[in-house]
Amino acid sequence: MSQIPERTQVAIVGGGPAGSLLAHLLHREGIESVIVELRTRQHVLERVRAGVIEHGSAEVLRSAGLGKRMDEEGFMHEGVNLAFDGRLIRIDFMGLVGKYVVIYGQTELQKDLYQAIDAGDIPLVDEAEEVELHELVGDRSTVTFLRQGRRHALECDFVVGCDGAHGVTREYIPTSLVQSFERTYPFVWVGVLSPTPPVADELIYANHETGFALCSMRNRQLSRYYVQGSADDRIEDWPDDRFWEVLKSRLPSTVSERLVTAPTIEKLVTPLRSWVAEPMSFGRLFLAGDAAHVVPPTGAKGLNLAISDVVYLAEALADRYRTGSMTGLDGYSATALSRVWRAVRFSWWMTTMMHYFPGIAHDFERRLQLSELEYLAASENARRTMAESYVGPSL
Ligand code: RFL
Ligand code: PHB
Repeated sequence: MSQIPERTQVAIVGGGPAGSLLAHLLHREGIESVIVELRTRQHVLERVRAGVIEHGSAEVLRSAGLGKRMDEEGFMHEGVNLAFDGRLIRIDFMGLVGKYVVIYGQTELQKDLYQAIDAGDIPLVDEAEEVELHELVGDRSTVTFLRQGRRHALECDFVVGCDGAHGVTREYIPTSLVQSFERTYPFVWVGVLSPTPPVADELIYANHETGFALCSMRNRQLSRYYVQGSADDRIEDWPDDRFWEVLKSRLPSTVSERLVTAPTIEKLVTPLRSWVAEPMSFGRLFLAGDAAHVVPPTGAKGLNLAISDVVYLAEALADRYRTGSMTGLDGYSATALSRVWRAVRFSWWMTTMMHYFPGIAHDFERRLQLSELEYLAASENARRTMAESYVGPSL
């Protein structure tokens, strides 16, 4: 970035999916913004994360002019499968609720977002360290940061914190005003990317007495698999041989016998937690995405919540600049949180139904899990309820 701006309308801290999409949506409304990001573009693109785009998120991306590659290269999935007890249940989204999800990697979406940012000449300041926020209550705010040894000040009307689960912006809401809600889960996910064809055409979420497993994909030659590991596991504890053996043991044999394995090309260990901070705003600061809430990946909701937050926020900011009214911005936190809690509940429910919980009255819990899965197998109403939450509410 040649010239770092000193003034903008909206300063966005963090250029992941939430920050980049917000900048693009604001640009389409004629609102200026500057993104201040800690990492390089390369680093952001190398983070392999989400893969499932909800029906409503896909429509938002299309209407924002970001759907072309997603529609060409992504996969429309009209259902997912739950495996338990050697059986498979299909949740037929299309038949039950007339909607689908799109399998399209977060890294691919991030590439599309960078392209849109560049096409719109939206300033993205990367490698910005020591971000600090000033004067959040008053007429104007300032974001300061250090880049290549020089301190910069960016004056703005509003600051949006899109700096993810380990960001700094949320710390600027006085602790006396914040309430946090948290549930940590006593296990991790070990995830790999494998340069092999996916084992099935649709995702398979597997409940097994030894733990959870998930078969997902990125494209016809690239699969994404996860297995549940112990809370203190590290990557070194999961050499490829162990990973494949555990994955196979947790899938129905009709599936595992089709599994093609190869040396993995990426491996990560990720803890699972549900966490929400309320409210999502203070003065001229608004939080969006993982900066304000984290859900376990079981429900595939994190990226979709980042998208819904910034859609609500872009509308509220557009209204403020168009009419001068603060009504939309004043209501942002409550509007976003209502959707966030629906996703928190669904992700908690799927996590609880599908994982092995070490230590706690497991025989009892296990019977409840099996009963819940039997109910889904037997009842179209139960499947419709799950389908409705998985594909997500309209935006
Ligand atoms: P991000 O993507 O973490 O981006 C935050 C950005 O802020 C930058 N940053 C800072 N910048 C300036 N100053 C600072 N002090 C900063 N601190 C941090 C960071 O470098 C980064 O670029 O948050 P955002 O934009 O809110 O997006 C959220 C999503 O990334 C996240 O919710 C999803 O990836 C969650 N997730 C999934 N979500 C889904 O909807 N569907 C899925 O299938 C799905 N699968 C997953 C997932 C997350 C996973 N992991 C690893 C946590 C699977 C996994 C394994
Ligand atoms: C993924 O493809 O990475 C993925 C899919 C579904 C999830 C979580 C992750 O629930």
